Amino acid sequence: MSTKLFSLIVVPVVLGLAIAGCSSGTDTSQTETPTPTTSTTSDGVQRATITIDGGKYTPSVVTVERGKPVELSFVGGQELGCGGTVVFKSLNQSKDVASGKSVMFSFTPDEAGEIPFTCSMDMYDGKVVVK
Ligand SMILES: [Cu+2]
Repeated sequence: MSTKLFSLIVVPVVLGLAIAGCSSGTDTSQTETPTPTTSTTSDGVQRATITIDGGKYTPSVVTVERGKPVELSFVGGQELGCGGTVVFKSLNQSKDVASGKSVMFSFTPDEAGEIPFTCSMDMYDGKVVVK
């Protein structure tokens, strides 16, 4: 009688803990490893297109290799807001884009690191990861 009661209570609790532990582990690994979108390399130029819409950049992370020219196109979405101005502070470049239009930033990163880009008010952010 008491054994039966014991297993009725303990087994569900242990199972519940195991499932909770497992799923939280998965969540952690997902946040620690973001999936950056690698730009496609054709004729030596690394190109990527980033859409600005609804207050964010898609993709917000682009991975490139250093020493090779990069061409980043920003496409203005429907809900541009203040994202209509793209600022690369560290490159001293800033450009305006309208809905349905695109602008291009060209540069050649010569060292590994991160090149952030933001809207004119520093609210939306994304980055180019240089490897
Ligand atoms: Cu802003």
